[in-house]
Amino acid sequence: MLAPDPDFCPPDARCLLLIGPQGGARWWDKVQASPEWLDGAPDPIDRWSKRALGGLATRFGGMALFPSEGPPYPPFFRWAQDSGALWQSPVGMLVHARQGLWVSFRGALALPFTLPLPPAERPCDSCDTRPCEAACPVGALSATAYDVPRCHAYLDTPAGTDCLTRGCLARRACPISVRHARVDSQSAYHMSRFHR
Ligand code: B12
Ligand code: SF4
Ligand code: SF4
Repeated sequence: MLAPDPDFCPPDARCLLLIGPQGGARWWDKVQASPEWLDGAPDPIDRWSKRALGGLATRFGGMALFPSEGPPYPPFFRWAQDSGALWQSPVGMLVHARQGLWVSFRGALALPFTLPLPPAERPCDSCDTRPCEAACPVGALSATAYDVPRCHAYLDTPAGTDCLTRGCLARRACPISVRHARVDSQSAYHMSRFHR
């Protein structure tokens, strides 16, 4: 949760709540049983998100915002860092205090009230071995840049099947991520959208 961004939120907004899936199979099973998944039309997860978060926004008198609506994209990366519960990791991606590098967002709710949320601690500060840094086999990730062509080139090789079917090795290597692991089929679906 963070202060509302006046460039994106209505004037009566009091907070911006970032919303993403939990680890485990529960959310993924729910999405796969949804009408958006079963109708076979494109972008089922974005359409599910719009229905689910749009419904919550209406119920609580707020407004829903979505990460894939762009370009220009709403600055979820900056919002995440401003929330105090996420930070940029040594491999560039966002790391969440409890979800690790698996964290991602289905959307955000601009709400006309605030919510009490506990403070979070940056997990990297107490992570002595930093396994995320050595996990990518081709060194595509760093704190300053993501070498997307290098990542795609590796995914085109037979060795890349592991990332394609189970998700990015760096995201999996984080000990916080491990506690919040996703089912492989969820990671495989997202990787298939990224690496078509
Ligand atoms: C464009 C985009 C990408 C692009 C460009 C990334 C780049 N560095 O060039 C591509 C398509 C490559 C990409 C890939 C992925 N992305 Co992306 N991406 C976005 C998006 C839609 C917009 C970012 C943007 O351009 N903002 C505008 C610029 C000006 O702001 P910025 O803060 O400087 O943006 C930078 C960061 O967002 C960063 N970034 C974006 N994605 C990623 C992924 C990685 C691995 C890294 C290191 C950095 C990075 O690159 C941007 C440009 O420098 C955001 C959603 C959003 N609305 O913010 C998601 C987002 C940042 N991505 C996300 C995710 C989950 C991914 C994937 C893991 C998805 C997947 N397939 O599973 C992959 C990475 C593949 C892997 N190794 O596993 C998550 C964040 C996850 C995290 N823990 O950090 C976001 C927030 C989307 C979401 N719905 O949650 N992404
Ligand atoms: S492996 Fe350690 S340093 Fe890397 S993101 Fe996870 S907690 Fe942070
Ligand atoms: S998906 Fe695989 S190749 Fe791409 S950045 Fe992650 S570990 Fe590296």
